[in-house]
Amino acid sequence: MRINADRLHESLRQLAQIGATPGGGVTRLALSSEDRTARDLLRRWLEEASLHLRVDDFGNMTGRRAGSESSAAVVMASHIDTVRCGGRYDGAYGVLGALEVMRTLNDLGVTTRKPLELVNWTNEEGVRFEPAMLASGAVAGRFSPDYVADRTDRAGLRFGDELARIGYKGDRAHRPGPVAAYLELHIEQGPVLEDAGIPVGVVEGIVGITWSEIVADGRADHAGPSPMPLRRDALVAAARMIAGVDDIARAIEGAVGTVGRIAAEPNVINTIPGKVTLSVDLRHPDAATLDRLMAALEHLARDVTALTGVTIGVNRFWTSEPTPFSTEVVDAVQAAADALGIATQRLWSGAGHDAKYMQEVAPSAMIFARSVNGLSHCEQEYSTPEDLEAGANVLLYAALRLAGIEGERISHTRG
Ligand code: HGY
Ligand code: MN
Ligand code: MN
Repeated sequence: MRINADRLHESLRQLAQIGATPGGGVTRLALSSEDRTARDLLRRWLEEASLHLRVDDFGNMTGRRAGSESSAAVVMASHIDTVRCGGRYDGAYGVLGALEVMRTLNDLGVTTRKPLELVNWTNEEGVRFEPAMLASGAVAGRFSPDYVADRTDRAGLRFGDELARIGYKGDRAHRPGPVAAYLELHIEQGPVLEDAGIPVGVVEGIVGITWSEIVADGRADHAGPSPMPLRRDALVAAARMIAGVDDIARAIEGAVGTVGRIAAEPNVINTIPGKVTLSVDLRHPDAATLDRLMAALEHLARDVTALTGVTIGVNRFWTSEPTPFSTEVVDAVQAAADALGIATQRLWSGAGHDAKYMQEVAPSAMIFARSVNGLSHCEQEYSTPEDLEAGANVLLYAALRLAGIEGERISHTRG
């Protein structure tokens, strides 16, 4: 029993055309018109695979394949929203890998004991509507429906209004689950598997992530007559913060720190910037160390304020705690790969995933396919067809181990 690799690659190719960028990547921001078009395509594919589709109040799309038992489901999920100028595989691979598992079981006429559900999570990236993993976090009870609905993008548009605009505002009663176990197939997005020469990763957990918004509040003034000693240049202060974030992260083993988003006002050539807003993304596998990184950031803000006279405000608005996955599901992934004779390596994810919030409500784990050059969140994101196929076969076997096959004594899938 194996997935149909050509069909998986063709589905990935078709989905990547929606929001395609000139450089070979994809921009398909959550709740954008591109996201709607992709959702419509996915809806058609789910219906063609005879999966019962439901859409919940956050726009999460669930396709259900009945089992011989009417019990909690084995859920396979990821996301089809992307970052700006992102890759063709981040998220899409997990959703279409799950679809390929369903299609393969249909081809073979296999009925599982537990039902299977495929989920497309809304707004995993947290790029248009911060924070990330917003809709899976809401289903897990970490964000209220009002908090989610009121999140706004940089243009001030509300999540709730945009969800209605694209026609994917569903019903609370149609949320995924109940969940017996959760599996997420994803590209690694880092260099670990490639450095090890290993095609598939058995993911044991996700590092801690915390996002903050920094506001540098200075004084706009004319770029000409204003003497340097009298200036309160918000962009110069922000530059000190940006360099400081890099220093803070480099000083702690295993930490990463990124300033990815910045906006200067009024952002014109002959005015000293009065206000600058920037984002800070800090990550570490250990929660206490993540807090140490935050303490260092707040200390830096005080120093820069004292040095420049520009007030630096730090708002830590989201924290995703370090999340170990459940041994039971990690072992099912490992056993699946072993049954297939696929070489694996254990690792933790440096990227956030919806699996983080699903681990809070059900035993969960992830499967990684190797990333070429470790690149992701860029148009150069790439994984070989062979590695993508290997990961999807591990997903198939792990799902069957967790869901069981009707009529089989125990869910041992033969190689
Ligand atoms: O930010 C992340 O790690 C994920 O790509 N949303
Ligand atoms: Mn992703
Ligand atoms: Mn991503």
